[in-house]
Amino acid sequence: MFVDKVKVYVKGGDGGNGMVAFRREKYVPDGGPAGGDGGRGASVVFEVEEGLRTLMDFRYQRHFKASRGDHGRPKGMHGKNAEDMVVKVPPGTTVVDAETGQVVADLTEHGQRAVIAKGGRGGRGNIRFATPANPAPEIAENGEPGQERDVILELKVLADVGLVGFPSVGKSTLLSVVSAAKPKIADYHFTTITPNLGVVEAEDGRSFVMADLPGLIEGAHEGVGLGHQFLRHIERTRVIVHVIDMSALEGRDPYEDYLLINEELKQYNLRLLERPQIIVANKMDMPESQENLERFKEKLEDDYPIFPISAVTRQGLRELLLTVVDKIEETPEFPLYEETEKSTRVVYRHEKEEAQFALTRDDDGVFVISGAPIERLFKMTDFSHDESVRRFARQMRQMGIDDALRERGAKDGDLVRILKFEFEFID
Ligand SMILES: Nc1nc2c(ncn2[C@@H]2O[C@H](COP(=O)(O)OP(=O)(O)OP(=O)(O)O)[C@@H](O)[C@H]2O)c(=O)[nH]1
Ligand SMILES: [Mg+2]
Repeated sequence: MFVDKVKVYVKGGDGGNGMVAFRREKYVPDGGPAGGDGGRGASVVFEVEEGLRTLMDFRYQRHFKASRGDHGRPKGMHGKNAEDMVVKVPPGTTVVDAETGQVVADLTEHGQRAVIAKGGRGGRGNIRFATPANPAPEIAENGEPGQERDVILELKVLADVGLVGFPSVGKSTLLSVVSAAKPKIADYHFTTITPNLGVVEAEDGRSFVMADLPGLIEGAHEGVGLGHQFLRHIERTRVIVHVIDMSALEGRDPYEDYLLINEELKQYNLRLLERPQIIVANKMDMPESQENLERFKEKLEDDYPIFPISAVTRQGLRELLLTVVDKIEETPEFPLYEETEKSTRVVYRHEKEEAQFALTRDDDGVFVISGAPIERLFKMTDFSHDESVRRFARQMRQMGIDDALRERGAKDGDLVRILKFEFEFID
């Protein structure tokens, strides 16, 4: 089993800020509060798209920031909610919080969705703070910050394509030039002893998983060479890429090789030959190859496409890969045996109870208040209005911050820091 894995950063949009505004009506001396609420920030939502088979797309885009809600407006008008950002993932993607290691979502079915970073709610406008005692408050909230975190996407992949052929025909070399896989390559037989998998991207961005299998020889289906156990791997692939050494340097006849390998596949499992096959004529950079290819084509009776390439000089790869992806897409999966168990997985969600704040003291003597809840409250405070600031002071007192400061020995005038901001402690 091969695991495609990538780490991405997600951030939900911040909520829009609430507004401080007042009604202005002719002949009404003191208009009431009229500042509207901010709109909701967009969430980052992952959605399963069954056409995707790898996490390749995430190698290019690793940051997903959803947009913020609009700010509240006068006349009690709400800011607009932002539209969620939908990111497509392949079926089977597991999303894990990078910091806590917790599974955030297990995305399996087409169309299934999960919120990965929640957008912030809109800040309340001053209408919402009016009370009989304070009918015209100059208080508004800023929008709630959107959730942000690093998540790890994991996808267990099976090969879509298997490379088969005699030893030393260049299977591993081919995989190494079309993917990031680093299989061992050498000019002796059976260099590859276990399958290597790599994620391959065609020129148009579609991607798939390719398996490089150990070389097959006559009698492979009976367990000669390394055959048997690896033929098993081909059973799962949708498309077979049959690699042939056209240089015939080893004194073998390319067409005989071709027939022999297909016979081995058939002996092992008849149904393997029902699978689409693509013939790769490799080592076209060698002197005899062109002539051998012509002869091969004359003899070939099967209706399989042939792609002359050189894995070493990387010629002919583009067309080959595009055809391979097309074939994968038009070929259904081959269920050779009934799938008995569908693994069910329980997702345990566990949001740990967070302390409201932490109080520490910096080297420079400044008291530092940290922790998500207090920082969130801080960000949601509109410091441009004195009344909002006083409300924040009140909230800090209610959270027990003033007491904690006093306990730590804070005196009138000492500096206190939250995030990057400093203010004086007033007792
Ligand atoms: N000239 C030339 N040599 C190649 C080409 N592709 C592979 N080779 C060489 O052929 C030899 C075998 O390559 P591998 O990629 O290890 O072959 P393999 O099919 O994986 O072999 P096994 O793992 O033993 O089954 C190496 O020396 C490669 O450098 C090619 O396009 N042109
Ligand atoms: Mg190899």
